[in-house]
Parts: sequence; C-alpha cells; structure tokens
Amino acid sequence: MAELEGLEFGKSDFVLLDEVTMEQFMENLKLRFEKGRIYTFIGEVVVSVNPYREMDIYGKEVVEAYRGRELYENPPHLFSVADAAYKTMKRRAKDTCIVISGESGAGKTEASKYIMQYIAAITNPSQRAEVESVKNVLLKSNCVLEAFGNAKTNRNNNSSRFGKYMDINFNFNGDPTGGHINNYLLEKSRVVQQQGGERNFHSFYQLLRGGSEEMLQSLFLQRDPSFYIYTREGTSSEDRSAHKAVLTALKVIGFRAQEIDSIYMILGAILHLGNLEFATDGESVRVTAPQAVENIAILTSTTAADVSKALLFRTVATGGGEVIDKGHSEQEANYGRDAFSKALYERLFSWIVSRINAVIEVKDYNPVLHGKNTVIGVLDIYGFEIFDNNSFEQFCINYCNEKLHQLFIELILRQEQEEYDREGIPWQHIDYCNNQIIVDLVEQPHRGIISILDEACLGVGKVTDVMCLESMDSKLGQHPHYTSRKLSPTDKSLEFQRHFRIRHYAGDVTYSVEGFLEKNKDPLFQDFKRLMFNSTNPVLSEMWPEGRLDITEVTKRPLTAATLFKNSIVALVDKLACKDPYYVRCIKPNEVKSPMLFDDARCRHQVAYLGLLENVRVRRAGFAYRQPYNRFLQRYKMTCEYTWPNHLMESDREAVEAIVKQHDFHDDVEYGHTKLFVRTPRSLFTLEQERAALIPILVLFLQKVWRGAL
Ligand code: AOV
Ligand code: MG
Repeated sequence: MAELEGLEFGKSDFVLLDEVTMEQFMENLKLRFEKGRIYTFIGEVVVSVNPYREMDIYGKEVVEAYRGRELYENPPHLFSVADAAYKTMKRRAKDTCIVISGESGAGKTEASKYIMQYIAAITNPSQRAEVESVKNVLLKSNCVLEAFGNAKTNRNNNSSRFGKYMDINFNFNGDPTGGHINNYLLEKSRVVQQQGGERNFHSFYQLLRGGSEEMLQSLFLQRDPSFYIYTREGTSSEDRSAHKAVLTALKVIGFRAQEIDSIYMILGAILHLGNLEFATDGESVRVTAPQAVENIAILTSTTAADVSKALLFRTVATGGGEVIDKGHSEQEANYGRDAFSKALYERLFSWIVSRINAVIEVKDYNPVLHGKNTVIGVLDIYGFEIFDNNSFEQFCINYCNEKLHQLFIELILRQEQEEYDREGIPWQHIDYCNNQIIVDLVEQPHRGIISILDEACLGVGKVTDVMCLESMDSKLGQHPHYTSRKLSPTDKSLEFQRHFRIRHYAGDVTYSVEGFLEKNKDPLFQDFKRLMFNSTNPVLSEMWPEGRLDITEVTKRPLTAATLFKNSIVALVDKLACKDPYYVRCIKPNEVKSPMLFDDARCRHQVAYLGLLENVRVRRAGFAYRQPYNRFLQRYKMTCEYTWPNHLMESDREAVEAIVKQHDFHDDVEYGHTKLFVRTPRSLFTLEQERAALIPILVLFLQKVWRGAL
C-alpha cells in the first residue's frame, strides 16, 4: 500500500499535501526524486520525473506486485496506471487510453515502452501461440519505429520525431489480439538538414556502422557517416548493436527478405542522393558525379537515364495541352533532390508502419462468437520543444501539444463534473488556465495561423515567407498570444524581421518564418513520383501509387502539410475523447540529462504549465477515492461487526454507512447514488491497515474451521 512507503519518501499522492501550494508541491516532488521515488500520484494520474539512470523497478516481481491490484494498494508507478487502464477495459468492457505527456526529453517514450511491457507481461497466462505472436510484434515494433523515427536532438538523444498512437485490441479474455499504429507527421526535413549538434534519424548511422561488409558493398556505401552530406553530424557507439536488433526485429515482425533489402536500398539511395551536386554548363544543368546516379538507379531498380532526367527536368503541360520537358535551374535541381530524399524517407517510414499494421491487424474477429473487442490506446507523441531556431516542425509539434493539453483540461474537468452530477454530489467548480485561445490562434478557420499560411500557399503569384508574416501581423496583431518584431520593435527576443512569437501554454516560442511556406506546400515534382512508381522493385513501386497518374491528370491541389497535420490531430483527439483516459505527466528534472540534479526553476515551470496544482485541487475539492458500494463492502466488510460475514441491512449502501460510522469518518464522505466518495485517502488507509491486520487472523480462523478444530 502506498502509505507503507514511509513518510521519509514524501507523500505518495499529492492529494495528501497539507496545503496545495506550489512550495509544498515542489518540496514533495524534489524529496521523492532525491529518494529515488520518481512516480507520485495525483489521484489516478501519475506524475513521473525522468531519473536519467537505470532504475531497478520494472522487473518481474514488481509486475507481479501490481498485477490486478487497486491503485492505492501499491506505491505509485507506471504499472499502477497500466493496470488501472487494463482493469477498466476488462471489467467494464470499456475502451481506455493512456496519454503520456510532457516536454521533449521528459520520459514519454520510455514510459510508453514500460507500459506496453507491463500489459504484455500480465496477459495471456495460458501462453496461446497466436496471442504471444501479437505481443511480440507489438513490442518489437518499438525498436523498428525508434530506429527510423527517432534522432538525437539538442533536447534528447533519442527524441521521437514522429507522433505515435497505438491501439491494442483485446478479446473478451483480456488477451491482446492485435493492434494498430497511427503515425503523425514525421519531421522529414531532418533527412537533409540538422541543426548544429543534432543528428539525422538513427537508421542511417545504424546501417553505416552496423551493416555487414557485404551489405555496404551491395549498397555502394562507405562505412564512415561523415562521408555523406546527410550524416555529417556525429555517430554513437550504440549504432552498431542497434542495427542488429533492428534487423532481428524486422524479421520477427514478419518483413520478408526482399522487403528488408528494399528498406536498406532506399536508405542507401538517399545517402547517395545527398552527395549529388549539380553544375551549370551554359544553359543546361548537369550532375557532377554520374556514378552516384548509377548507384541510385541500381538501388531503386530504375535506369540511370530516368534518374538523371527526373533530377534535371520536369514535365509540364502547356496551355495548349502539349507536354514538354523543362530543364531545372541549378537551384531547382538542388531543391528537387532534397525534396525527393525527404519524400523517399517519409514514404518508407509510413510504409513500415503500414506493414506492421498489416501483421497485427485483428483478423477474422466475430463479435458474436468472440464477444466485444475492446481497446487500450497508448499515446506517445513528440513533446513541446523550444530550440534556438524554431521552424515549421516545432510549430506543428507545439500546436499538437496545445491540443493535447486542451484535452487534458477537458477530460479531467468534464469527467469529474459528470461523475458528481451523475451521482448527485454537490460540486464546486475549479478554474483552470484554459489554452483554448492558443489552439484557436493556430487552427481557427479563416483567421488562424494555419489558414493564413494556406492562403499564402494556395494564392496566385509569388508569395514569400515575409509577405505571409505581414499577413499574419495584420490579422493577428491584436491577439494576446501573438507578437512579431514589427508589432513589438523593442522586444530583444525578436531580433529579426522574419520571426513571430507565440505565447504557448508551456512558454514563449519564437519561430523563424523562413521556409514555412515551402514546408507547408511540400511540393515534389511529379517526375519523381512517376520514377518511383515505375521502379521494377514492387516494394518501392507500391509506396508511390500516385506515380501512376499522367501529367495531364494531376490537377487537384493536395492539402497542405499543416492542414493535413491539423486534420490528423483533430481525429486523434476525437479518438482519445471517447475513451476512458489515464494520464502520465512527465517532468524533465534538468537540462543536462543528470540523474542528480533537480533544477527547481525548470521543474516549477513544468508543474505550472502542466496544470498539476489545479489537478490536485480538483481532486481534493472533489474526492480522492470513490468506489461502488458493493465493491467497497466486499473489501472492508471484515472490519465491521455489522457487516461480517454478511450484513442484514436493506441495501449495500446502508451496510457501507455502518462501516464508515464504526470507523468514524462520516464527515469525510458523501454518499452518491451508486458509489461512496471519500474525500481524503487517509480514511481508506486506516481501513486498509485494519484489513491487512485482520487477514492473517481470519486465515488462521478459517483453517481451524476446516480442520474441525472449532
Ligand atoms: P521523450 O519521449 O519524452 O522525449 P524519452 O522517453 O526519450 O523522452 O526519454 C529521454 C531519455 O531519458 C531516455 O533516452 C533515457 O535515457 C532517459 N529516461 C527516461 N525515462 C527513463 C526511465 N524511466 N528510466 C531511466 N531512464 C529514463 V521527445 O521523444 O524528445 O518529446 O520528441
Ligand atoms: Mg519520445
């Protein structure tokens, strides 16, 4: 039981603080962190502080201690949340989700992996082969997705550069039968360029460092990552072993040999593309190193002539319906090459996800035969981030975090209020700092930043990033969360004319508008799509279905990157909102990845913007614990003479009243229509302790009865 941890470790639930002040909250958080207690409850929410060191708290015996237990019976842990989500799903046949939030480097991805491991460990006790295989694929998918979707950033050495939402499906036994992964906007610009001190996606270094000699030879690659423009930035000792783990994982998941070869051929082709340079001879542009073109052609199962043509020309339809090849300028060729590399990688990533999905999708499920199919969703998305230079990608990532914060506010408040209403309990509203206004600033139709960006992208004529910024200034100048240099000329943090600033829920971020329009429009010459579709490698061709279209058929304007992202995040939020949510709120203790340092100011800031104090207040002003009368009775009837072994009262509610009265905490509870609400957990702790003391006596007693001694 949580209280058994002892007070020297601080309060295991922030609801138990004597007073809900920032000082007390921080004192408790710090004390627990320093004592190696990285998890603390706020009711059912788990607050986690990144320990930045290996913790021996995820082993088999710990899993066993948490399996099937109630939240307050054990010290706070990720497993408490995982078990609660699982129990609700199983007992009430309800879909649940676990939302893991916190800024970049706070520990979300690690938490999501422990949660998945826990769920895998407690299910399928009968070891059925098909369930084991689903679990295996679910677990192994992490390794593959991290290799291709994570990278070292200045905030986190293993930063997720894509958002991931994974549904795990369960049958009526509570065993996993399949799953589905949704991936969100991969930061593909990283393929061609990284900020100082950052790296490309892990997959490239893993291939170069860990690939066998034969493999590298067959891909015409050198081992040294610094040889390639796209991977000039550092390498790490883990890359080598990671490559083998990824290969194994791909095989376990069920990727065929040809598919695995194709994955690495695409990576190879991208590295060669990065080293391509162009030169202008008079009117025409040429590739300076034809050998690289040959290599790319072999790796993509196309011809050198076709690759060369796609790099140097684009097919355009003239007004008269004629189709001509128009030569690129050197600048256009450079642009086209990088756009092609980014698109190749992005397609590859999405294809990998879809292949994993094909393996784990629930097949032949018949609800009549098999009962209701329920789901636990696990969300692990890129956390809020502020870099020295923030661009379109940070804008999207931070917008996504605003949306999730909004959902947290919505659900925590809504759920509490709904339950109190349903049960007829009086309730005092608690005010939150609502970030809806920032969400609107970004996504509102016609007036929001995304709309203004789209307008600039879809408008006729040449619209520049700066023109777009001016348009934002004129439309959003009055907005309390928006500023630009022009609107605030004395503001030192906005040094240049090309920046705007958003006051986000988690802090101010200054974005450079440079490249916004291009990244939003995300154009890729149709010629590349056709080139890939016509590849004789079916794996590659399958990734580029729209390459089938002829130039004269390509008329429809695709949605912009920001709008596509917004739509996918809105759909995600809808998906989460209809499930019973469980939350893990991650905190990053310091900026230097130290296991020792608790940076007070940084932590305080996170506690404030995550709304943790308000969370405690809602929980406290409300009720820390609640239980249906029959379950409460079942558990504690032994502690009261009127209810043990059975009560003779009219209803379970009256029997519960008898227990409460006997233990003298009548003032601490409210009686709802179906549940008992307990304000402070202390009352329950007393009951729990009494119960724990009684159990051995009862066991002895029963043994004697069985032996006929009594
Ligand atoms: P994130 O997912 O929240 O950031 P991670 O989960 O990748 O952060 O954690 C960052 C690093 O912190 C990990 O690589 C570990 O070194 C360490 N760490 C986190 N949690 C634990 C733990 N429970 N035990 C030990 N070490 C831990 V981002 O993906 O950047 O938003 O986009
Ligand atoms: Mg992550």
